[in-house]
Amino acid sequence: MNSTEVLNGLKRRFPNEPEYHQAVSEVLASIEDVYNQHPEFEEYNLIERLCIPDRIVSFRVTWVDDYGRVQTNMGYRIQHNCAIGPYKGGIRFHASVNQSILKFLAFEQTFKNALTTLPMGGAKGGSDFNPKGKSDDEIMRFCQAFILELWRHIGPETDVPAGDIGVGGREVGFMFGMYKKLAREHTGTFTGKGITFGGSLMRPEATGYGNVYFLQQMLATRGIGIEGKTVCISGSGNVAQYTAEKLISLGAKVVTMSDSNGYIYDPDGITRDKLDYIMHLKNVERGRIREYAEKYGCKYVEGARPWGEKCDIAMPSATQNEINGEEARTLLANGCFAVSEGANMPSTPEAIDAFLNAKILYAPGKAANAGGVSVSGLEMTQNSQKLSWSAEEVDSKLKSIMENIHSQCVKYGTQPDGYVNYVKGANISGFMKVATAMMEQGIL
Ligand code: NDP
Ligand code: 2IT
Repeated sequence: MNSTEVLNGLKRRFPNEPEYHQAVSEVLASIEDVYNQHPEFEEYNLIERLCIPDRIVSFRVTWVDDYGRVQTNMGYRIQHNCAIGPYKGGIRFHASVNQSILKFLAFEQTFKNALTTLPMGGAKGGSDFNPKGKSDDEIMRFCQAFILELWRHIGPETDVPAGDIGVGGREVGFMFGMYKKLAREHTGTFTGKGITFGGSLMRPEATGYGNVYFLQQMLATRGIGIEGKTVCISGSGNVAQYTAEKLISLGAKVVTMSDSNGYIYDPDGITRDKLDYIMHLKNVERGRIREYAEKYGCKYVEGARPWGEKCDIAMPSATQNEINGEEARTLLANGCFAVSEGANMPSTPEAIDAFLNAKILYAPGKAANAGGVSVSGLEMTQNSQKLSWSAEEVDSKLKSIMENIHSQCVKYGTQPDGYVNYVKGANISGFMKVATAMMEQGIL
């Protein structure tokens, strides 16, 4: 396999999908050597079968807004790969959603899920519906209309959706309710459900906490602790909030958070009380991060990302391609020595090269943010058993899964000079598991 040729072939067949090409390109470059040590992979054309999704479902979603106007959006589900378990991955509601973005997310999810050690295949779905400014009733009607189409393609042993950008507990509740009505069964077809109807304790916290556990593992390889470290976080949604919560409890100083309008810089650090304010602002009032700066009298920068502020550690937790090459170089010049990705593909290829060339601790999202889907996997287990575990039990399982993912990255990513390339480690480890499962199940 020649990774450039494979990529060029995919670009010809699937033009105008830059995010998908970007995600595939990174994985192909990482696994090329390992792949070529297995002639049987090439004989079975494993690479194309792994890069091209099993299927894509796309549909129109029609709903009525509060003013009685009939609205349409596009809905999608990319079922990428089910070699190691039922399709599994989040649903994203954001105006930017298109097939390319969901294909990149479903592709990455496949490797991420393989890393978790749990039996889950990879998928992603979503809509270009923009939840900003919508009433609860509009959100409910949209979720119901979305599921009216999607329900026939999902199920507890087929495909299990969850949240992502723009989809949290409220939306999962509405979608699950509609699914249950149509399917006439109360099963674990969604994860991230409310605690009263089958949700798992710790699922809201899992991605952020998991990322911090992964960061702790990386820091430990250099004998560094988290206490007293200055951290820049982007985003102020689910992942950012619980990343901040865990960091604060461990004595780190979180100085930035952001949303799509701008970022706040609080040199004194966001305390527990201030974080409570952010959680209420974002989760209940659905306000803007700017209001934090107004309340606490700190700096707010409109239309910018936080990477120009000095920090030891950066934890991008908003969206894809939110750190470019120039921003990566600024972070490095300001002394940043660790980047652990809560978001999916937040660093551009140029930014990743800068981090790897500087040999800092750099964890790609598919390893560092795998805690979310891991606890989703644990939610599926609890649902199958018709049991629910304590928060302590789920948290301790999450911790050991993150440690295991870290060990896999070290095993497959340690370079001759001892530097751990976590990108390579995560990609090779995830790939080998999925590839082996595919080989053993025949040509499908
Ligand atoms: P939320 O919707 O809860 O929060 C997203 C945050 O990112 C908001 O602050 C939002 O700002 C900001 N944001 C979204 N899009 C953009 C954009 N285009 N430019 C700038 N800021 C943006 O989502 P999550 O916290 O769940 O997801 C954040 C990231 O983490 C995503 O990359 C997601 O794929 C990834 N992830 C999520 C997991 C989960 O369990 N939820 C698991 C693993 C990864 P605003 O409020 O203005 O929209
Ligand atoms: O990107 C992700 O891993 C998620 N949005 C969570 C997926 C899940 O099924 O919990």
